[in-house]
Amino acid sequence: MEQTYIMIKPDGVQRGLVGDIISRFEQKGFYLKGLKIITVDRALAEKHYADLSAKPFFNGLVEYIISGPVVAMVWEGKNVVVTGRKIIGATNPADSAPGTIRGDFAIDIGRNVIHGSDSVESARKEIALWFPEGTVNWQCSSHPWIYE
Ligand code: DGT
Repeated sequence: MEQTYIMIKPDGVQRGLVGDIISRFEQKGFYLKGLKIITVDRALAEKHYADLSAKPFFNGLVEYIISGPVVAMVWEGKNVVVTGRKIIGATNPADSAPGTIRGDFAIDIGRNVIHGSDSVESARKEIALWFPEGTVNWQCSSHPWIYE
């Protein structure tokens, strides 16, 4: 089944939003297959955001991601990449709908609380980057109550 990489950024951890964010994915019916809290070194942050290295906000973005621990997660489920992005909301919290994570918890684009992979291919690369040790393969006993 499809997987995505979700990361609660340092502001989300500092503000005590970890439990709420995990609950939203869990209650939707997605399965948690990887979870860890880590401090991120500069090289990993720069690799994760390599596509944005030419942007004027790149250095600030890297400083933000390494400014405190992040919670790195792998979530699994049908269409979890696209649906995960819907749960997260638009990149700029000014445009994020109420009811989304960024819509409910964030104001500035540079403090937007959470990251979610933007495609299945990005998810595959990001999971390999953030979970080189692999993830946990378990089956949820509620599966037939979530999927027809
Ligand atoms: P994500 O999930 O954090 O990768 O964010 P996306 O995929 O919604 O947006 P993306 O990949 O274009 O940008 C990655 C992060 O870079 C975004 O979460 C916040 C930051 N960022 C993007 N555009 C701007 C900007 O115009 N100004 C500032 N300060 N930060 C930006």
